[in-house]
Amino acid sequence: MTDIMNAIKSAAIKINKAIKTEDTSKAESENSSGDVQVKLDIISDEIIENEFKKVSAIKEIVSEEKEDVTPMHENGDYLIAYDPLDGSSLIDVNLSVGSIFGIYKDEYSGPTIVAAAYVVYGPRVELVIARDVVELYRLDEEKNEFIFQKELSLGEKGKIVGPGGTQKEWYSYHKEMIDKFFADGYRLRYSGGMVPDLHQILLKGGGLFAYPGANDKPKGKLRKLFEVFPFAYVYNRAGGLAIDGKDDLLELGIDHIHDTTPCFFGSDYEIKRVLKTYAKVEK
Ligand code: P6P
Repeated sequence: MTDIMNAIKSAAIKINKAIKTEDTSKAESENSSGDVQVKLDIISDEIIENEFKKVSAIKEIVSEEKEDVTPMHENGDYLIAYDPLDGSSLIDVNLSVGSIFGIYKDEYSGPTIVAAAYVVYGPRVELVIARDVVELYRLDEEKNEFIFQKELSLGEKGKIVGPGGTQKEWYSYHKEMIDKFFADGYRLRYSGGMVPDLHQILLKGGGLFAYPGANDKPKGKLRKLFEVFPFAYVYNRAGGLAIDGKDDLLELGIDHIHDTTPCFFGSDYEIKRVLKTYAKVEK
């Protein structure tokens, strides 16, 4: 596992440089989820794959930017699903973006994720690694190495909400729930980048991030393997909760590699309010 995390660190240093120097225009292609790719998506994917190729512990990888899995080392123990540059369309407006990694054993599913990591490419480049505990590292760009800062954990309750999706497409009960949080004094914190938005709630010690099912996207938008399960693992290990409205996200399986799911991540108090609202709703 240490070799995997070192490969992620090496890739993050290279991707950080690419973000600052490479062409941020759109590629001619779409990924498997139909998202228009930017050239940096493809460059970041190649950087990560080249780093993972060197790690014998990795049996197979699958990228959000590719349709199928890529075999690595026959005797490897781990399967890795990753989103090489989540929110890449935000680079053009100079907002933070990130890379997300789920490390799985035997199969790709919620119950078989055994570690997670993500990188935030922002004013400072930060890496979060979740195994038994959740650790925060920061890139020292002079030394070109990640320095451990502290362990991260979520408190009982927060003060911020990140309400994803298109509001006019929300189901009425979801809109009422979100409006009630704001009526209770919660502050809106949403950039459209899953990685910085969830990183903020984690660093602030609590709150709620919601990307629900809605009229336009009944199964939500965020991908189980590459985005949702890794952050669910991080939030659970940090003492928070992560659900699809009713069930623990890490209990879910997949029918297809690029499956999506409604998802809610946060501290105990806020997730319990989501459960109360969604308890009345047919799944
Ligand atoms: P919306 C970025 O495209 C992304 O996949 C996530 O990083 C982010 O949380 C979500 O989509 C934003 O989607 O529909 O709110 O713009």
